Amino acid sequence: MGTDTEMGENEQPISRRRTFAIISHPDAGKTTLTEKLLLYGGAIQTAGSVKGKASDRHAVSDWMEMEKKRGISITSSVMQFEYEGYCVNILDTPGHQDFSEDTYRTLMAADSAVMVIDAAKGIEPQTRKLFRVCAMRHIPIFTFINKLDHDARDPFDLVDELEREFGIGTYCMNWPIGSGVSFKGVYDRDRRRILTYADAHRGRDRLAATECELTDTGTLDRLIGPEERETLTAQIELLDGASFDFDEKKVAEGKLSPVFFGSALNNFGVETFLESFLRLSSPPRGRKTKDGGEVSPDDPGFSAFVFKIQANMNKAHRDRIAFMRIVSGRFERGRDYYHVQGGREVKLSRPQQMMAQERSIVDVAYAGDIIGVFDPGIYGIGDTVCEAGMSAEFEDIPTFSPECFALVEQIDSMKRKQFAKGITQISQEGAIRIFFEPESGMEKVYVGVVGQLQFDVLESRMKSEYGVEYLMRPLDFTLIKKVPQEIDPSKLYLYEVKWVQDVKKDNYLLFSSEWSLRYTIEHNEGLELLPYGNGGNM
Ligand SMILES: Nc1nc2c(ncn2[C@@H]2O[C@H](COP(=O)(O)OP(=O)(O)OP(=O)(O)O)[C@@H](O)[C@H]2O)c(=O)[nH]1
Ligand SMILES: [Mg+2]
Repeated sequence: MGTDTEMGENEQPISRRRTFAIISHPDAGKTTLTEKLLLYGGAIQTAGSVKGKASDRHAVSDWMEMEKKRGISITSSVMQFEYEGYCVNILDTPGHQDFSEDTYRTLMAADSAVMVIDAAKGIEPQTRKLFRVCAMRHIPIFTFINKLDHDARDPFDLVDELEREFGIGTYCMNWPIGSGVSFKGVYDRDRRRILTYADAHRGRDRLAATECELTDTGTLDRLIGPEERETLTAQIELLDGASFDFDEKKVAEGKLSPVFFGSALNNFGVETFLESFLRLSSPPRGRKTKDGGEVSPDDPGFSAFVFKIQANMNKAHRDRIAFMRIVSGRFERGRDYYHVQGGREVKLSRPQQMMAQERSIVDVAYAGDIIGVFDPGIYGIGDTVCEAGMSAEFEDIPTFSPECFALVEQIDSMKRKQFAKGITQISQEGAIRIFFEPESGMEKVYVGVVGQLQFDVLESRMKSEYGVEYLMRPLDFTLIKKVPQEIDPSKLYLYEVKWVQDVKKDNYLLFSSEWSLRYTIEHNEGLELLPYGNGGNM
């Protein structure tokens, strides 16, 4: 396999592609792992220490001002690199639940998932939720148990927890030898070799593993010491006897998760992980359409769907990018395509591939790839773009219903335009939802978010990206419902309920509690309210 340009048309550009998302509870090490993978791919030269205060280097995938300051990921990033003939698209996602809508959308663009587990903590709440989304889509799930350089829980315990809680099988590709200060390395079960931790380093050179049968006590004693050797041989014996057989089909169906132990920060076990992952994970999959059909990656016509919109990724450009996952065919720069929701032909201008906020223009791209295109404000999340005449319309991406609300008022009338632009753009990204007093302007905006932290992000982005400050008053509403079109809300009996409209002038009601919702329904005979968004809330 080689790069697309080296390859003839009849070689397989699609089957060599791997598109996956890295998911987990906050802080398990997703961004750190992403960076080490990029190092191996040669896509970056040095990894920024994610939370290193001493240096001002930051992880390439955490580019937003607030991400750098707080050392957390707020928005997902997409990066592409070549590795041993594979073309790899990585999606690093935020772990914090307040940003989970972004993570869910990004998962829709991935064909497999890498679940990172902190070895001291095991499965955490957010990992649990994200696992469910993967399980629903039946995508392969690979597990990277991270931070073995710190004291870890018993590996049997960790694996048992995965099987019990997630109802899947696991297959340990390697096995840790100790943890924390006594971490000696890992034993590679398939290739029967030992990778010693003492040789770990932070560069991108390869670690040399030592081929070693478990019966070779001399070599083992030299590598890890007699005590560890005894533990390891006993544990591997137990593992061989008790664990599932390796079965590629089950991996592809998401029923068996290959498990790897390592330390992303110390670049330990990352390379072997990458190699096995690329070999075992699936090439691009098809995607279901609204009419119940499915577009396959091998369909010759180009089709893609928008899963993310992001403004101001690069201060030098100050523009908005719509990220598309290509589902089928081949994208060619300069050709006209059809935007289904907009109902017209579009030029996908300045198509680019991303390296966090670094961009390079792409001339061709294939199913599995993610491209960013300049968005003049026409795309929505979930939209389909395809070859004219193909008439595919992909399934919606689920929207979340906002649960926290605040009233935001501009304070500087000189900056009215920037305020409106900022609030509108950020809402078009789907990071916030905006509503207004019925039949009024943009001076007062009701902002709804899924989690409180999104208010902080809004404030920080409005300031750094649009130069605007505002007054914000939290409101104690927690529920939103849509009013059916045929009902005039001014005729309803509303007690401590707020009536607002969105940009399309659709009517919504905000409630402080389930009780208030029930009260309203009881006091307005025959009133049936609709769920927020496309009802795909999870
Ligand atoms: N000791 C140790 N620390 C690690 C390891 N991997 C990551 N870390 C640290 O764990 C912290 C969190 O790492 P991140 O990579 O930002 O975690 P994340 O999963 O991307 O977090 P969110 O994006 O905020 O959900 C950082 O301080 C890392 O340096 C590891 O293998 N060992
Ligand atoms: Mg992160």
